[in-house]
Amino acid sequence: MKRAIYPGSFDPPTNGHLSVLMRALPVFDEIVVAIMENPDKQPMFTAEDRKWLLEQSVPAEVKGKIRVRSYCGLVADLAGEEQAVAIIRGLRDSLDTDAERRMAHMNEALSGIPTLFLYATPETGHVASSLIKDIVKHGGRVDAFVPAAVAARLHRSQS
Ligand code: COD
Repeated sequence: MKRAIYPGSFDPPTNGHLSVLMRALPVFDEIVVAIMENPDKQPMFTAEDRKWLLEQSVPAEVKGKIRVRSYCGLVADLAGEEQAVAIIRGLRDSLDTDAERRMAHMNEALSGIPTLFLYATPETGHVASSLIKDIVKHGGRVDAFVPAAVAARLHRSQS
């Protein structure tokens, strides 16, 4: 079984996250989307909510190849626990590249498991969870940038 993990905050999940997940899917038998819990950060959504939102956002025809879970700890430990052959990450710009390169090298040094990078598509390269939260906070609409279930949840929180 060729399994990969796709770790992130997913607070909230966006079309950018989904684009990376869907394009990586043909390469693996299973992808575990891992909602990483950081006790030092105050997320907008609980890990349980983020899991639900991700599960609602994945197209029905590929649900069998995707498992969503939460994890508190190191990505390298999770990758080992899941017996993953790769860690998937997305790249938008040079800011991502510099930080991701360091993280990928450290994760590989810790676990022996390499990171596979996919560039953002032109359609989603500008989408970031932090920008989505900002837009929502100021009363804007985000339907174009997040899956329908996420947009519904965010717009409900505005009323
Ligand atoms: N297009 C393409 N890719 C995207 C887009 C987009 N529009 N938006 C986000 N992505 C990619 C990100 O680049 C990332 O690869 C992934 O999707 C998830 O993004 P986020 O923002 O939800 O998640 P991050 O980057 O905040 O996740 C960081 C972790 C939680 C993975 C990190 O903090 C972590 O690993 N924590 C655990 C401790 C650990 O193991 N540290 C590493 C030691 S080296």
